Amino acid sequence: MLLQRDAQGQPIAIRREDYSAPAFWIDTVDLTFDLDPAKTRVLNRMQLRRNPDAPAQPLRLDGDELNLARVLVNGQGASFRMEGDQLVIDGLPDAFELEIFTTCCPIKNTKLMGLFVSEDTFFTQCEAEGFRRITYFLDRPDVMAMYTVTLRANKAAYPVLLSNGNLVEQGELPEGRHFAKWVDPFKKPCYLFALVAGKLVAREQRITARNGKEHLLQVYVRAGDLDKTEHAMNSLVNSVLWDEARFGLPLDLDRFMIVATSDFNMGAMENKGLNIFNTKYVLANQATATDADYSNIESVVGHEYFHNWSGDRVTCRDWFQLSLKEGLTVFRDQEFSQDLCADASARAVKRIEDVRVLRTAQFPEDAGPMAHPVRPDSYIEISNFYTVTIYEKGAEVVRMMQTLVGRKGFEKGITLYFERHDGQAVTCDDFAQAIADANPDSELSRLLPQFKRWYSQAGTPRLAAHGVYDAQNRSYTLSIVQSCLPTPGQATKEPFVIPVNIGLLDASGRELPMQLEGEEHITHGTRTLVLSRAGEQITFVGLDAPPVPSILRGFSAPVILDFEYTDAQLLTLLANDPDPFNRWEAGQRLGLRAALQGIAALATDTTPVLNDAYIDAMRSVLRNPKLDAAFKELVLTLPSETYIAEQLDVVDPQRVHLVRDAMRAQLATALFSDWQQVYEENHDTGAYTPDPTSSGRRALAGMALNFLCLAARSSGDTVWPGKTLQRFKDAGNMTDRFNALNALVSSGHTLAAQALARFHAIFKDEALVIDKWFSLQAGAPDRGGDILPLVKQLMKHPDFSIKNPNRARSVIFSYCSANPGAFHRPDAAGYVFWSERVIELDAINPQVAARLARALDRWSKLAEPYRSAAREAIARVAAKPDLSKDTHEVVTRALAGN
Ligand code: B3K
Ligand code: ZN
Repeated sequence: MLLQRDAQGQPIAIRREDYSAPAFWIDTVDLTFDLDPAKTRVLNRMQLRRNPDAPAQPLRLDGDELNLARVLVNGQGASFRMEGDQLVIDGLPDAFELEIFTTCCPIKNTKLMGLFVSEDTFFTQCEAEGFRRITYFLDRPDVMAMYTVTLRANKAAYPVLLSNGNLVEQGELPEGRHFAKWVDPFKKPCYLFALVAGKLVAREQRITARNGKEHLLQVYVRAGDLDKTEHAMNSLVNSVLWDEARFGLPLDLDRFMIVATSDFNMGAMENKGLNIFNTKYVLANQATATDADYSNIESVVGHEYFHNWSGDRVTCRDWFQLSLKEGLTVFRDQEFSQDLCADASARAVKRIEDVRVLRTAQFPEDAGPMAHPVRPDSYIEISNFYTVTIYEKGAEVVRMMQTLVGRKGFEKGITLYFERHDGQAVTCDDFAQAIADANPDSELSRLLPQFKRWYSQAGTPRLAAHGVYDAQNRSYTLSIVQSCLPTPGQATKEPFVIPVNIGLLDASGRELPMQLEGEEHITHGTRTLVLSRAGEQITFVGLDAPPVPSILRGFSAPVILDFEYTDAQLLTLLANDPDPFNRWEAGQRLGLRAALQGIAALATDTTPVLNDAYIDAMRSVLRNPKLDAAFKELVLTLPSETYIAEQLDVVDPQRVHLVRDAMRAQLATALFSDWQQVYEENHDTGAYTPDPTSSGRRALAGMALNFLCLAARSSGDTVWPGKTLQRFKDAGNMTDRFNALNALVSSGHTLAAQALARFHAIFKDEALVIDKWFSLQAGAPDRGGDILPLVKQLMKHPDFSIKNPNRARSVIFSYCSANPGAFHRPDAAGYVFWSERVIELDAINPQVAARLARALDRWSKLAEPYRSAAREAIARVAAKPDLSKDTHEVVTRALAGN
């Protein structure tokens, strides 16, 4: 695609402030496809009318890599011109029919945007700007039209022909061809258009909604995969029921389809009535998928289904508003997964997992060169803004609104939002306004303009909290100062509205009643303090002794909390906090503190990193019969290398890796007999079900095996590695089998080689399992620099293909983005490998390349020699001529970062 460039030859940034309504509206679109992998013909007949509210302008239609054959206006040949990739027509009447005939070449479409072929099946991906690769169009989300789609193709090769909405007609055509005609009853932006054509089979289920209406649900896959669709279907049924029960949002279509493809740039896509999914988020049976896969499938199926309202019925006015649908829909899928949990502990586990993602991926983004507000102000390539900030931080912003108006108030707000805006393309402001208007007496309503700084200001706010006990007045004053570092393009920040959930414990860990100075009433349990000034003081009265504050319970705001907890206070919270999130958080703080001390200590220091109090506390957690296995597994998981690195001003990745490894080795040996017992108690989870309780037990048993093999490494014990190999061979499900394999591989045991070979032999025909096989090896702990040569070897394996995004991710991303100890090599070979792969991928699939380019976002924090070497590698990529604008934007921002 031709880049739009400025006078200096740089790609032009699109700015939010430049938004203007389209000069024309498109009311109806009638598309006819003659599907052929080498040359697909697309006939596009549209009814357009001039937008009376916009200044008179020519019609400018977007296109990309299309062959244009014909343009007719009201049936007559029309004069048009090309300006870059745009087709421009002047002198049009106020209302007219436009017919455009183009061809494209799906088989050569390695970008996987627009119409492409995967395993002999046609698929489309149009969000954000892929529809212009199918036909000339006003490719922007605020142009919403009614679609009729006719698909024609060879019947033997493409027996199933699908598009959005309802199938209204189908039949035979000459020469072994057939057709299907689909009508979508809802108007939609073109990014929600989809078609699928190929040899597919479907699992079907009919469900009856609350209003008695029947719907057909279908999950389409390749013939051999039908036995892996039950969980996706169950997740879809649960999603339909949940959205109706929790938010009163019903399924609005007679038929709702999910189709899986193994070649996909992302997880899944919410096309109206025809969701297209990466196979990774559809296919599961107990032999091939882990508990984590099951849980991801539930979330992603839910997420795409929930878009049917939050995204499809009400969509974004422009792509700067992306979080309007993504933040809200992530929030909705998180709530869905929590609501499916049977108990409070499982809900807390889900919350902790979500926060872990936020803190290990979004916080670094918000502190790095790609930092952007939840509603960005500019972009070069919108694909680069499908980020953890838009998604996960966006979800936290929605969650804070719920915290400020309460659960019921939030449901009222959602109802008002859909009443007001059904069928419209709107903004983040419209959303926040609806939630506030439905709750006029709330803190959100009172503080709305300030609250909306969460949309406009990038960066993670920091809360510096400090507590002082006044024995004479029996009071405790908490001073909290908020701050936020500058981010690219935003030198100063105004104070945020921050809901802080808080509780107080006494020294023995009992929850204390709470009374704020000036208040008459005493409250029990958690309460929400709403901070809105740069500095605030909150005084609690009626306290006989200094309390232990439990601040930011449930992670009530996406902020960094600094509080000078003593070890003793953290141990109290870890042992007693009734808020499970903060209980876990106390353990993380202790672990982090130990890691930072270990990193700061001299290299020659042989003092163990973890002290006895920490080990004893972990032992108590493991032995505590009242805690669930899933929760124990989270507490015993040390903060990740990425998270530890974020706390440092200058990062020596090898040192971080070494210290964390030492901590793990210490946990392995010091708790050896406990790990044995934990394994014995948890390894048998009976007949496989992916529910939170049994998956938690499998996770804890897997962790125990890991530590037991690690301990064996230093002691020379052969019993546990032997048992682990046996477990690997006998396992009745993929979770247990993979955990055993992982224990052997990550402890570097000699038995790992035979287990890996056996694993490959068993699963050679299961692409998603082979992805795991690749990923495990590329992500394994480095021993003397052995992982990079292995990664290069893996890329020569006959099963490797860089063109398949899942496979590329399983090898290249697992190494560059998820294996810091192996990637950050003092000889810079990891960075050289990275730059070569970014360049190689960029020519095939810019979206995947630009994602990989993000692996060095935090280069400027690195210690030497890593820092200079990383910068050089980024500069090498940036200097490459003809870079896609996706990769160009990422690397130029990275270089500008310092
Ligand atoms: N909306 C899609 C993401 C599209 C990504 C385009 N580069 C999936 C989702 O968030 O549900
Ligand atoms: Zn989404």
